Amino acid sequence: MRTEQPTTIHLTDYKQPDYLIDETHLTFELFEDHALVHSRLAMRVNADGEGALPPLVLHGQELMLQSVKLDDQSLAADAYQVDENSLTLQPVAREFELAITTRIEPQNNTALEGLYKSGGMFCTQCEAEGFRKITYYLDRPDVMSRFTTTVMAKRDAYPVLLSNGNLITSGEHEGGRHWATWEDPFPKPAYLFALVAGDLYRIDDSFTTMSGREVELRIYVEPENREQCGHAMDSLKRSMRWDEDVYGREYDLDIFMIVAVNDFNMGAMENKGLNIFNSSCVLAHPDTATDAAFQRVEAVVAHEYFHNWSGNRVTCRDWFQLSLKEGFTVFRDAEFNADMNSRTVKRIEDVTFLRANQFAEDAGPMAHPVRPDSFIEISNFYTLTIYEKGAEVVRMLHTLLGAERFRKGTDLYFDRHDGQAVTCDDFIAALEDANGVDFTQFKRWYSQAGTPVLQIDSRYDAATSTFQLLCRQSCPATPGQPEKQPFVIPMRMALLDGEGREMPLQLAGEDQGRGTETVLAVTEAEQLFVFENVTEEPLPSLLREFSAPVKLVYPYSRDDRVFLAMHDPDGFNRWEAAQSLAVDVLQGLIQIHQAGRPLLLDQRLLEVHRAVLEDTALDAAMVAEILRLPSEAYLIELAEVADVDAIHHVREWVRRELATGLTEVMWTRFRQLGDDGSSYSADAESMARRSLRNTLLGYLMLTESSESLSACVQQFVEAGNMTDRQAALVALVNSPHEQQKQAALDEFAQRWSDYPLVMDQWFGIQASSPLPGGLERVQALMSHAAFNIRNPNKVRAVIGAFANQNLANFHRADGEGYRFVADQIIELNRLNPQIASRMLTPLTRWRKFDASRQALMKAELTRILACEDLSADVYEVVSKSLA
Ligand code: 0A1
Ligand code: ZN
Repeated sequence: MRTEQPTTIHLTDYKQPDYLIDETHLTFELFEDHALVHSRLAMRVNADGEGALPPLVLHGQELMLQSVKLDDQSLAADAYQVDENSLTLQPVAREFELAITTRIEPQNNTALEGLYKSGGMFCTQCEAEGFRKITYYLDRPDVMSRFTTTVMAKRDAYPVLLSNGNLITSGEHEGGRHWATWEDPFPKPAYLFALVAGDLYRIDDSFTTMSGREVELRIYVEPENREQCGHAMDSLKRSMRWDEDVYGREYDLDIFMIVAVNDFNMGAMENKGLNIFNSSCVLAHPDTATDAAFQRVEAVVAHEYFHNWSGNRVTCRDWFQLSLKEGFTVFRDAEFNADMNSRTVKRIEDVTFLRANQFAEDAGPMAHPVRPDSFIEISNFYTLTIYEKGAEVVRMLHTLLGAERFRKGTDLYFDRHDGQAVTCDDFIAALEDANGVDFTQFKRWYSQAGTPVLQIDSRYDAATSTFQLLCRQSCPATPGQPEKQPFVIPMRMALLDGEGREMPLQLAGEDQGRGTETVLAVTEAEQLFVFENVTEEPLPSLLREFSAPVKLVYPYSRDDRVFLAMHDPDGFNRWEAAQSLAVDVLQGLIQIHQAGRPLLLDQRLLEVHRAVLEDTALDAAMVAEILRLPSEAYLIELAEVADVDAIHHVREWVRRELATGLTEVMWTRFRQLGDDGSSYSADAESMARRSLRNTLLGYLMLTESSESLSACVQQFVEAGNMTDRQAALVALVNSPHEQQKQAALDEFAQRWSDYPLVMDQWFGIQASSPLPGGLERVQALMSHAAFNIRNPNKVRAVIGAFANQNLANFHRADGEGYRFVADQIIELNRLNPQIASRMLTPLTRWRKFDASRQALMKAELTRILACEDLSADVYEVVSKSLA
């Protein structure tokens, strides 16, 4: 148990910094068993006039202070105070230079925050509050400073020495050491600082910006990965062009660098001019990476690049504003992806993810607004709400304004706030001022947590040819927020006639018609929209493109859903109709199963799938999305009390029924799609084809025919790319064919043992296999030579996959799955608190399950809470989830 309670930080306590740092000069002396960090800070008080000077309180953690000098005078030990989190001293002049030397031990830094070693290289991760583990500093985003950084190390082990900005000078020291000095002309907060020292291979390219400037592009990787950088480089160049075309944003330094590291807590980090990436988000080669990995690389490269403007040039005033940069940047990378690939498919993927995961967060004990009011540990707030819901909020602004006016708003935002640290209110104010609109009510999306429910009912009156939509909105209570005010909900919609054609929209009280598709702004708790001149009873197509992150409730019959799935001219809503039909069918069957009655499949679901499969004009990726049934996680989220066993059983049963009922058409389509042979392309169309073909392979394997087994084995053996090979391995691992399964797993492990990212896939596939005995399999994986609990990618591939994707095994009735995960969290709490805290999420969802599972999950949380030396990260999540 922690002896002292960690402090809660509140947005309402925000105060401007007492001091500012105009210049930051850093010198790093890197050695094998320690590093010395010398800082020289040009500082001044942040107030006019002659008043008494406040004490200077610098942040610092886990530092060994070696010396402090104020204006070149060494301070005696009684001239300053040091505690666990700070260094305090009393300046005597309004402007002064502070020089500090600290000693740190990067080689023992397992939390991967601050300066640490990953394999043979030194690297940093400073967001959000890692810089204070490097030196004493004003480690807050509203203190922006110009950095000059010198890195010194042994030349043979660390030939490459990097930091932010431009290389100014470099040279040799005696004894085989060398140094390099980098200067970043743009003032930045400490969280954007970066340093790398290692033996790295460099891939070079260049980009000519819209104004004709030449920018050097470099990707640094370990030499054995040199062949795997082409996709990241192409993605970078596409991102740079897109940001110029769509937002008018040009890159601002002469050089842009990406470094890949194997040990990284998150996906990547947007440090100014020197992005540091988890190698899983840079490396991609058809032999070793799946299409999903290719997509991820493109998305993360774009995301980090876009931060150069939405995050770096304009940054956050304080960490409560995190979504200012993250929500906006996720929206930007999603739009980039939509422009590069299929817009509809991208939207389907994002909505699927949001509903299964962010909705669960919004309904759980850690629910918080897009702009939180308080936190204990900011690392816990890099959440789906800040990122994904934050992006939905920006998307709604884009929808309400339209593309052109949104761009006017962002131009004003970047122009007005360039070089500043600002708030979500400043972002909204720029959109308002550029367009003369008032978003006061809209801003509730930033302050109110929870997923709103939008309940819509309709009435058609043939006598007056009117169609009424009655919209009611509500939002469930969330921690600290019992009551909610109505949101502004943009609801994109159309009315369809009996042939599925869009009908003209004329709202009562308006002179102008609204074409055949419109966005209604639902702003009241209850609001009526009346359409006139509606010549026949329409079927509404509602919330198109998922125009707001809400739960839509409309009394569609199954026949309505079938009709929409076949005829809605809007691709997204076709998928949505098929998906909601599947949800309805599954939920019905779950009840029947719970009542102990025999299951019978509603043939309408099968017929929709058949029709979609036979429609060769439909984008193959769309077909794959429709065939993929709603996930177990989503069905759990939708349930009042989730019966995991029933959900798993029924979903698998429906998959089998579909496979049996559609075997022939599935084979036909499977064969038509053909394989890639030895040619591979990462374009959208080829990916779509592989996606559908592999989805079909998964279904066909459920028929347990010798034909499907041999097709699967053949694909595993002959595949010319990792996407197809991995899909075959997944199907084998989840099949009852023990011999083929084991042979494939062994062969795969042997062949790829030198490729950590491929081994992550191997771990992940097994850890998420729902077949009985999952816990024992996962325990065995933990003792495999390639597993390492200090590597976050391995933890995610084994423990994360088990707890998040293997619901049947994680939730086994005796609670052993919970106990296993809790044991790992206790171990990780010592090593890497951020990762420990992430692994907690599935246990915090205990309220969703039956009484017996609730008790078992709570017992594990209580056991964790009782541990000594609990990190603030784990303490916050455990204590809030038990409250
Ligand atoms: N800003 C990065 C995410 C990031 C956040 C925290 C980190 O360490 C605790 C690392 C990266 C992004 O949005 O990509
Ligand atoms: Zn980001």
